[in-house]
Amino acid sequence: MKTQVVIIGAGPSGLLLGQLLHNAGIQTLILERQTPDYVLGRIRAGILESGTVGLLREAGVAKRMDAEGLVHHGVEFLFNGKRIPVPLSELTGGKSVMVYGQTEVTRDLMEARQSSGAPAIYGVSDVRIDDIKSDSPTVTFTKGGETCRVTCDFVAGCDGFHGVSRQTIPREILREYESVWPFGWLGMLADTPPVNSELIYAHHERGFVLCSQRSLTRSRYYLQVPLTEKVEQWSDERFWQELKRRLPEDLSQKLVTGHSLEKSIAPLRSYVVEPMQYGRLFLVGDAAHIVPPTGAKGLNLAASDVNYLWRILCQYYQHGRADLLDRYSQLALNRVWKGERFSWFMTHLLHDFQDKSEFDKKMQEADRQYYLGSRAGLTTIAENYVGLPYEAVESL
Ligand code: FAS
Ligand code: PHB
Repeated sequence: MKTQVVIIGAGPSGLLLGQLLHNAGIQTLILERQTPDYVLGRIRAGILESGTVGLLREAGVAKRMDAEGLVHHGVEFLFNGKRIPVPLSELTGGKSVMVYGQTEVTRDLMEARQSSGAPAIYGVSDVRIDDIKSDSPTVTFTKGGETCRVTCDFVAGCDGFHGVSRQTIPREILREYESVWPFGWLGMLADTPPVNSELIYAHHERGFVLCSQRSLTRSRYYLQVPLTEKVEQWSDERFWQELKRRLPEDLSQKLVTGHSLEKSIAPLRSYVVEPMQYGRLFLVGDAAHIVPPTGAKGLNLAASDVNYLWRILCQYYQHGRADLLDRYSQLALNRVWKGERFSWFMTHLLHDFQDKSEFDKKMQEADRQYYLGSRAGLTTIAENYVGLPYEAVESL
């Protein structure tokens, strides 16, 4: 079997890259180890940056998002009982974010892939990538007991943090940067109307709270919990009680509770690997970087990488720009590190750190007072939250 680009992983990165390349007439094959239902069953991101929204529209998969997604022009912060509005659009010259779950983005991309007729093989195993330093790498995999071998021009490792792609690069080539956070997020999805029209990011002495949503009838809440907590210890009742304790009276009284559709605890990690390419293998999305979800950047940084790789491969195939191939890693990392910084900043600003010294707690409080009490501070939060601009590739 031969193709131009083998994409490993059918999460948002792999599917979006596949759609954009297919639309550009570039041959692709997507390999996914799970089933479509399993991929769709993972409840993850909910906020799309303006750049991601633009990319989905460019890929021709935004019809349902534009019909059902919620455009948000602002977000709220809450600390010391004070609610601080951040008027995103006013502070960023009209930019906004879209509330539309990653599950729905993935569903739209899966349907588009299916209608395009371009191949996506689910339920593969033993994926191996060889000859990535040559100009015709090979990918072998097992499907239905048969071993298959594909030669290609490029491999896009869109296979997430635990995938095979990053492991294929010799360890001595890689530089890893990591910070593990001393707490997790207990998340709940419920078919209850959101407690507030906009998202609320709240610091509370009992721990961070995020009030998010998927639609006008479906809410998503997160509570900071110690890493020792197990989701089995958290009944719906206990979750709602704790959420009410961390919200001010006016919000806790408005809160509509109900049965959880999903409940899980996610550990928080900041991670980046450099470089994000080696020979003809490119790392994309969670295969190369992880952020704590406080800045709503995980899915959006994956889309950012896809933006750069798609444009670079189009320039290569359509205009012979082989020189751009080596620019991918730095272009992607320039924006990844800014996303890592914002996610680190938001996590530091809003979470409760047991082991912080009293001085450091004062510094954290001063940060909240400054960033949430000045137009300059609110503006820096707003421009990072809606998404920093992509660097232009074509003009390089
Ligand atoms: P993904 O991990 O989504 O997809 C990788 C795909 O590759 C998977 O389908 C996997 O099955 C497949 N794969 C792996 N190894 C393979 C192999 N050897 N062969 C074939 N296929 C293979 N981001 C936010 O912005 N906001 C959030 O609130 C948020 N919450 C999150 C909660 C959790 C629990 C997790 C884990 C992540 C969360 N994220 C959040 C980040 C998340 O949304 C990722 O950024 C996003 O899924 C990245 O997409 P991909 O890079 O496609 O990786
Ligand atoms: C979500 O709705 O899942 C969500 C929203 C914003 C975040 C993190 C998660 O920062």
